Amino acid sequence: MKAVISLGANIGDPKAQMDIAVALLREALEVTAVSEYFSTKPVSDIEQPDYLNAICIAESELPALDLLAVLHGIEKSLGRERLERWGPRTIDLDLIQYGSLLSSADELTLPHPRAHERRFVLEPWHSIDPEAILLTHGKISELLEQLP
Ligand code: A4P
Ligand code: MG
Repeated sequence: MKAVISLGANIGDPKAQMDIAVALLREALEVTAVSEYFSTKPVSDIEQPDYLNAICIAESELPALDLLAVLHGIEKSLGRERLERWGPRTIDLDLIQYGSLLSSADELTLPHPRAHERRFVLEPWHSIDPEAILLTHGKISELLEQLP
């Protein structure tokens, strides 16, 4: 199944951390595309540095929760600490969409519930898969056009 994974980092050495995260993703999954790293303004009420964001597309047959565990493992090996929601982070890996799975569980919501309104997700995704469709909201090219 096709997994769409978002990467974000804004403290430490974001580029180095993104590089390591991509390398670890390549070890765990069959990565088929990685976007450029986009510099983005934080979407948060908390004052924090700008982010680097990217999207990785991979093939995997792992059960969804096992794939999420892989992402959490990579976050952990890069020293991610969960201090506050939407706070700064050394690396954040979110599963944006996985095949055609739909889930509303708190532990893993699929597709990611805020992907449709986030330029920092849609823009890198669009750059490597312009025809992509977000299952819950439609063509990402149209979603991007509608964003302010
Ligand atoms: N979880 C549920 N669904 C998912 C999913 N599809 N993918 C659960 C990943 N995790 C999912 O995540 C909190 C819990 O969400 C996890 O335990 C997991 O089981 P987290 O990564 O610990 O916390 P977080 O990232 O602070 O929260 P969240 O809700 O993922 O935040 P967002 O919505 O991802 O926002 N601005 C810019 N420019 N760039 C960014 O990358 N990121 C955020 C984080 C805010 N502002 C940003 C950026
Ligand atoms: Mg997250």
